[in-house]
Amino acid sequence: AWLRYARIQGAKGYHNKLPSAIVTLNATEGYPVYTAGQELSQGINGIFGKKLELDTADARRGHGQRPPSRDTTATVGTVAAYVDSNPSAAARLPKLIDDGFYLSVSRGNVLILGQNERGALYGAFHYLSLLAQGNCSDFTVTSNPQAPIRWVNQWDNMQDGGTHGSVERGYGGDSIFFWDGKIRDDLTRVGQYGRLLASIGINAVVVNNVNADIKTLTPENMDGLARIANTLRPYGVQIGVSLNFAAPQTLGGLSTFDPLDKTVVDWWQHIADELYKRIPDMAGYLVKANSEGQPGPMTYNRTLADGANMFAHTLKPHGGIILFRAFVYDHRTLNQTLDWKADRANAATHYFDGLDDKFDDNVVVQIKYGPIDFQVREPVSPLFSHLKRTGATIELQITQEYLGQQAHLVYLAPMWKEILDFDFRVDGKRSTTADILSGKRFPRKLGGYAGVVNVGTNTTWLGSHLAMSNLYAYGKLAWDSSATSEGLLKEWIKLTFSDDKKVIDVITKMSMASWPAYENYSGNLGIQTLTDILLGHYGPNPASQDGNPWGQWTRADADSIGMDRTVWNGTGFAGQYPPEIAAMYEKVETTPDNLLLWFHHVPYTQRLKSGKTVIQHFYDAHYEGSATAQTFPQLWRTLKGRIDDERYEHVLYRLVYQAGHSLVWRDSVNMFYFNKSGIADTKRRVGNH
Ligand code: GCW
Repeated sequence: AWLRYARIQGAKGYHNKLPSAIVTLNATEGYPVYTAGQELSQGINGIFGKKLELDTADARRGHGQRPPSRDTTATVGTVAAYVDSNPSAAARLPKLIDDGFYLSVSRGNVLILGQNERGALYGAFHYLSLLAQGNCSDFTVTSNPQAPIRWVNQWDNMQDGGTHGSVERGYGGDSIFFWDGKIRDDLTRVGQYGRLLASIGINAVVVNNVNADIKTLTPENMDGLARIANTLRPYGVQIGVSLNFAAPQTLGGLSTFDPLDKTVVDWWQHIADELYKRIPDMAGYLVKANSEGQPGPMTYNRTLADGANMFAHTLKPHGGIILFRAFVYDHRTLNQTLDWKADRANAATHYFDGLDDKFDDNVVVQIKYGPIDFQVREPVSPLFSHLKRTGATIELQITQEYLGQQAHLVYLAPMWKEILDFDFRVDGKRSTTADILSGKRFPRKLGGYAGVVNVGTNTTWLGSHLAMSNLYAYGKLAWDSSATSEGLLKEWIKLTFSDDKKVIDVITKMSMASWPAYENYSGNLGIQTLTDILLGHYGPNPASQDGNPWGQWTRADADSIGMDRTVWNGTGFAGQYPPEIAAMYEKVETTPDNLLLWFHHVPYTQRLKSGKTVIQHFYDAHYEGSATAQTFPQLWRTLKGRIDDERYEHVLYRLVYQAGHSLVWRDSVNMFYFNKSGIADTKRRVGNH
């Protein structure tokens, strides 16, 4: 991935700008400061071919007391360890928060200090990232994360029918954590994943699927989870565990899993105690309840808050937190396409409304970015604007479930940026999603980011080299959402491939064009991705978008299309936003074209702001999007010889496939709506002429 530490051009010329030795302060093997020392040594050797002496001196010798043979030093440790040996430095150091770091480079003398050990490691990775991009200049930087929760979720199954540890919606091979219902013996790959995650500021990983297997909690598997935690601890990555709400009954043999029943509470307390006995620094839990057939508190007529608080209570003595998912809906009650008011999009806000002051302070509500499900374009979930007292995390998807499953290049940072920059105008004041998550808009201690990543055993991690830009950008945006998507992309290209200008230009061009292209050749104007909703969420199938039990509908008929989500005549969803935004989405005239069919049911002949009709926009967009995808293989071919053959061929294969598949998308979607509406394409490309 991006941690190759590949030798840069003219490496020798940089040697006098680099430190000659590394000093770690209070380093203990198995913890991040120790790792930082190893990483600096490995990185500088890789990038420049300079072998540094690594001194794991304790803090008392400290910075500035170098043996005479060394002229310059890279010192890395926590602020506390540094100040311990240099009390006078305390006043000079900037204010850091948890996980934050201070980094100063001055003529080869480097000081890397973290507020905690993890922060020190982040500082080391930051320094190495600059070096790997050929930047050895003097500078000082103080960096604090915008939010404390920067997690990834893996949807890994412990067992999948037979012996596998598969990954739900994973396209990069089997689970790196599980095999045959147990934790793998060899966790080498887990350590490497931890290293990748730490290098982009991620501080926890939930290792098992939210559709949780009760076997996760057997004593043997809890021992295994502890081995995973031990493997990730050197990188400052904590683990979290997904729970199955019914486990007290199905695993524990109790007669109930009612969250207010004392035997149930005691059972969960015992589980928490057993987990923390083995993993004292466990991050906490992730829970999917009362959704898609999963059990939950509503089974017993209890509220979602009753359910979340039960776990919160058992975690409290151990300092853990619970991420409780807002993805709550009952697909069994949604088989009602004919009911004009039925709308799955309403579910999350509907279920959580009125609970804002009911959650314990270690509960965080985890909300998917859109009200439906990781579509190519959705309005931002209104629930973010309803939780003023309860912390929230946004759930983003790095794995491209609806977005081409890594067989299509779709760089997602531009989409995430739009979501994070969206202004809800709560109480008439600027209230961006990012400011809500960070606790800047409403004062809250906890909040942040959760990304569904789903790496697997494939050597590319995600199944495609180019898809890794999404993981890189996710971590960086979780740390600082003001970073630009193009800037992050360029950084990633330099670290992953090369600083050859041509390579940077080509990959940037393709990647930045990729989300708009995918939106154009899949589902545009806010109609959803138009993928096959029943079979794996891959490839075009507009016909599957109505009459399905999943509540992902388009209500397309011979004359008109779109979900009427207005208050005056539709499902009322628009009314879940604060007044200014609700008013904007309520009317066709003020709804942006790219969400028109999300909020309104209109004739195919409806004029857009662009002047085109809806149906002509469909035809044109599908031609434009697939035409863009046709350029990708051509562009990539110009890089032959500038990228190693293995990665060149791997990527080319996928881009050629994408170019072809985009035509399949174009023609299926266009023909489908042509057949439905009978309206000719003014450019005479669609249908028989
Ligand atoms: O997007 C849907 C997926 C399911 C997933 C579910 C969820 C883990 O298709 O595979 O289940 O959402 O997020 O819970």
